[in-house]
Amino acid sequence: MPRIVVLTGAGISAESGIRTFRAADGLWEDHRIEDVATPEGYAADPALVHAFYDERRRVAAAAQPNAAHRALADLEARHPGDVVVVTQNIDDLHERAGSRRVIHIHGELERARCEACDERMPWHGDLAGEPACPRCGVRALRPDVVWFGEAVYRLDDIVDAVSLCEEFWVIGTSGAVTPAASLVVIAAENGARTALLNLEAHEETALFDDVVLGPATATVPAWTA
Ligand code: BV8
Repeated sequence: MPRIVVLTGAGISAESGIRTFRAADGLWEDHRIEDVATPEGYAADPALVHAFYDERRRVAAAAQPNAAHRALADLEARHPGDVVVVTQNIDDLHERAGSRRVIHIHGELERARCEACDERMPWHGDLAGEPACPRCGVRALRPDVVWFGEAVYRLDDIVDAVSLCEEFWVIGTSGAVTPAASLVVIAAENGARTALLNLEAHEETALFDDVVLGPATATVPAWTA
């Protein structure tokens, strides 16, 4: 089991030009969560949801990993087998920075899921044209992301790792979404040292042993050195 578990959120990708969700210019400012990140919203207006995720896929593909992503990849390279990144982000900047053990608790933009045959697959283009599923041929492909009210991915694996780690670091998240936001409680209950590295304090701050405020591209390289 990895000694260090790192949970990341939208804040680690902010300096790569990918908008966060709940800041003043956040993604949710343009769209109500209920309209674009729920199964009900998708059923009501699939074209709107495809446009929302197709645009985010294009933005993420054009973005580059930043010094915070690279610092985590370097940490893993120095401690093989000792580090796992659990990310709430659906971009692939951790992987493109060189991280090898990454778990996407909320899914991935570069994957699609077929609602007819439940196949999950890599997907690098738009879904708005309702392409046919390569496996079953039905035009029922959706982004392979976890919407509100849907079960998150690999929660058992994540809870196992968090329960056994010595260090649990949380980077660039508002702690607004469960179950990801609850992981720090599990880590602390099992004796891990916990740290929050975030641009600003928030209501979860008091749960952490250490709190380092500032932009991730400054705080993460220093913290992992
Ligand atoms: C589940 C989809 C059960 C992909 C996302 C009441 C009614 C209904 C449901 C609930 C409810 N109360 C609680 C719930 C559960 C719900 C939930 O938590 N709702 C919230 C809104 C209250 N959770 C769920 O529904 C989850 N599923 O519980 O299922 C179940 C179990 C079994 C079987 C069936 C069902 C599913 C949660 C996943 C939802 N999908 N996204 C996508 O579009 O991306 S969540 C969405 O928020 C994103 O994925 C994002 O990752 C996530 C968290 O946001 P953050 O990453 O934290 O981003 P945010 O903008 O909020 O914060 C950024 C932070 O970075 C800030 O603090 C900022 O200061 C900081 N920052 C900014 N710049 C920098 C920086 N830090 C450092 N450096 C910088 N430069």
